[in-house]
Amino acid sequence: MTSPKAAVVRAALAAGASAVRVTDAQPDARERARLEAAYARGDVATWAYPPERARTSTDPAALLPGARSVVCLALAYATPPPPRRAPLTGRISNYAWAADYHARLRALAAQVAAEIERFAGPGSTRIACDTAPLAERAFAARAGLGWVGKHTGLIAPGLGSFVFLAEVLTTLELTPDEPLRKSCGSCARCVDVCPTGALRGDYTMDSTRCISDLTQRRDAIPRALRPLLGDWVWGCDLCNEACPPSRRAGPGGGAQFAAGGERAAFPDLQALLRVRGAAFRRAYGATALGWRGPAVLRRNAAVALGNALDRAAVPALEAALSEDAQPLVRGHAAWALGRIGSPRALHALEAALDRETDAQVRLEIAAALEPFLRTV
Ligand code: B12
Repeated sequence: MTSPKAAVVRAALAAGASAVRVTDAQPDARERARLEAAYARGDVATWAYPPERARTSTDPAALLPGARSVVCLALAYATPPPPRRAPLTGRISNYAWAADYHARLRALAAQVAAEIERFAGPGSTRIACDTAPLAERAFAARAGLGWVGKHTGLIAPGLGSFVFLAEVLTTLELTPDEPLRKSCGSCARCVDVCPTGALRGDYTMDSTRCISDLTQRRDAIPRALRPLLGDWVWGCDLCNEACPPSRRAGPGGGAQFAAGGERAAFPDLQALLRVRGAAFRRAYGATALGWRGPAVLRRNAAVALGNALDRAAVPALEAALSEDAQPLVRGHAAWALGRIGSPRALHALEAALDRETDAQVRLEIAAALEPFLRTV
């Protein structure tokens, strides 16, 4: 007779999982200590996690009372980028250029949960994927699905780190798998490639410097970090792309995660600087970047245009500075104009100073003009 574990593993693979492993649901004291230390350092300050999350996200019973096992699922998502032909375009990360992964992962986990419930009955499972307070990488590592790399991502043997994770917690006892005895050794390519120095090299990261985090935060991007964002307008793939096991694995994502054309991966920055309302929902509503709303994308487009250092972008930035309803966007458009620094850009900044009433935007304009005042 097939064991429940064998049936669950078979169901997961049949539903499309790239890999599946199981761990017990004991609280993870070591990971709790790691999270407490990370919170205390302010590593994830952007997300304002309550301190008790360190305990709850390392104790599966906090999500499912009576939990005894955690089924850890990985789904490969890397797909090759479409050709990039147009000038003044930004870059969207591979994880967000296709349809929202949460729906695909939750459907996969639901099939696994249904198989478990054949053995343990209704109410014996709970699905977690990204949004639930569960330390997903730590449980995946404990289950031997892979190891946590210096970029802090889970690296699965043969698949690399371009994998999404999901878990099915269950009250059913399933035979646990063993963790892998692997680490990154002396490799530090991810650490070296990160433009903002977010990765410390000791398997921890200051997320407040991570480009992915900077593109997702709701407020102003610290001025000193803006030039380091380059052309990224949502997420970042640099550390995963540099990771040797991910390079060896190649694109394993398949059609479900393929970019919907050049514009999905490399959006026109001047169009993005204007995106709002229905146009935003049409282009991004069904992707993993839809949840943050259009103003953050317009802000990111302004930063990427500033980094492109192309005078052709000045009229679009000038319009954003005078017309955008969001001070956040006007402020970053001012920064971009100062970075380009052409006579027309400076004129636009001076004109804006005469009419701008928002204190933060005025500060941005003043900071953008300052280097030019000094040299006069
Ligand atoms: C907040 C968050 C972010 C934040 C902060 C990320 C971070 N590294 O802390 C930001 C916005 C920056 C982010 C970015 C990305 N994210 Co994110 N994110 C999350 C989220 C919601 C919570 C993570 C969290 O609590 N972080 C706090 C830190 C302190 O904890 P941690 O990341 O779990 O890392 C600890 C463990 O790895 C632990 N650890 C476990 N075992 C071991 C073993 C050893 C030996 C050591 C030393 C450490 C260790 O130590 C770390 C430090 O304490 C998770 C989903 C979830 N519920 O877990 C997704 C998640 C981690 N993100 C994911 C993805 C895909 C990404 C991006 C690749 C997206 C992109 N392309 O832009 C980047 C990768 C950036 C990076 N290098 O980590 C995936 C990761 C898949 C994977 N293969 O690991 C997750 C799991 C979502 C999912 N369900 O698939 N993310």
